[in-house]
Amino acid sequence: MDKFGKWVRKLKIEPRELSLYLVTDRSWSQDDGFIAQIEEVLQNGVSMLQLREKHVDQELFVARALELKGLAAQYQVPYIINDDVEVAIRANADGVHIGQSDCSVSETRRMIGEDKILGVSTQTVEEAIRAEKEGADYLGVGAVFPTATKSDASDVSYETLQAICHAVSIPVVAIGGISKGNVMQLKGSGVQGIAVISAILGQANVGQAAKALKGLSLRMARSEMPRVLTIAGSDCSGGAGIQADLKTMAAHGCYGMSAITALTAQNTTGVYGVVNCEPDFVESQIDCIFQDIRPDAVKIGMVSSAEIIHSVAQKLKTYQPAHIVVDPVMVATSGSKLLAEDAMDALKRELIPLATVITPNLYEAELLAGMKIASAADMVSAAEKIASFYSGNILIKGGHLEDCANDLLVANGEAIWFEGKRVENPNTHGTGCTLSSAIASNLAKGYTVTESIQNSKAYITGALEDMLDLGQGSGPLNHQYQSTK
Ligand code: TZP
Ligand code: MG
Repeated sequence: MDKFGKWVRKLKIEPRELSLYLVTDRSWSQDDGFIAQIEEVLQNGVSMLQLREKHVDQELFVARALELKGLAAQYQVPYIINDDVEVAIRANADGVHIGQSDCSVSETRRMIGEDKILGVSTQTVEEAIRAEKEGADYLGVGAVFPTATKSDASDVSYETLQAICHAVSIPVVAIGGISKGNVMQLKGSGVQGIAVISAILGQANVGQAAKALKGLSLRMARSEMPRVLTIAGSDCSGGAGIQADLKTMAAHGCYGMSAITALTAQNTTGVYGVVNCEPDFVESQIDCIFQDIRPDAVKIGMVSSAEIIHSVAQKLKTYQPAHIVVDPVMVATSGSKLLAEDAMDALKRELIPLATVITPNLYEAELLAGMKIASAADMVSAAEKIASFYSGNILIKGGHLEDCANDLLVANGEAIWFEGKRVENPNTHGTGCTLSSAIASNLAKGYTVTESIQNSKAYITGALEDMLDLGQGSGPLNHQYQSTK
């Protein structure tokens, strides 16, 4: 757990753990060679292990599950039992993998509890969406190539694999007939990794086979780096706007892209000039991005005119990204107005309804709700007012109220307070931009909205606590605090 462990939950499975997922099959091994082979492949990059035992009774399955468990723990790889929930529970494995014909996903989740890993085999977008809804942590999709290992496996096309990866936010691993020769054909599908049997266990040198596949799988999946787009204004001084957004995305291991809505001449002491981009040109930038490197999440910051808001909204309706974070930027921390009068209405009517999350500060929440906010209770009332025209997640950033420094999330009529840790640092230029980009980055990585907010607050706290002190006014945060320690 890191120093902000209270807030940060790691994904139940890290993407790299799915890079090389070995499913076992004893039929390839000599009687006494199986365990030694598993150890050898674990030494050579197998990152997740599933025990698959066909035609054995439950007692023997449990005994065999216990036999491998220590080895998986020693190499710190998630240890999953195939098909049999009871065996997984009795052996206290890390999780279970079920198919469509096994016990239902929700029932399995109920049986194993929230902490265990649940994998589900799916072959269609409908099955995948249902499995995610019912509590799956990852999906196995295949057979992506013809295979002799599973006689009843039917093929899943590249297009279906890709559609499944786009439709769900849990990680997907491809399975079936994968070999050194065809791994790279999975590039661009969205899978996090590969699951294999014969490409490792059917080879004369299992260690060498694992090592080669691991390298290829990592190369294949590198193209799956989470991608995040910011649509916002440039801050030439680098602390806020596009520049803060891209730094934040990089710090989160995401590939950042930008569509610039306006150029600002500003620094830590104020905003000295704004030149808006032509709406047509904002549209062209968004087209270029979506038609080539499709983002997994979009963050919207300064969109200063009604025309630009209209252009952005139209494009987002066309491309329908999975997650949209709208930071309804209206004034800079320094007090400069960044939104034209007639743009407020367009923001409310056209852009906010498309958002997964909106992140107004107190002042912006006052304008959106049309009321003064002087207390925690007022924050709740303002969120309720905003909820009358917006049905997504409303995050009102607390800050400097007398009775409350916490942030409030209201979604589906439910309120969650996020405890604020006040960092005594006068340098807060760009905190709003940074928070919304961090939320978008976390959503792109597969975290839920609540987890994304928790993680992002921890990131902001770390970036503030680093006490970078640049410029003569309210300076920027250290976006790279984790790598400059
Ligand atoms: N599920 C779909 S295909 C398959 C399973 C278990 C078999 C994968 O084995 P191989 O040898 O990697 O094709
Ligand atoms: Mg702000």
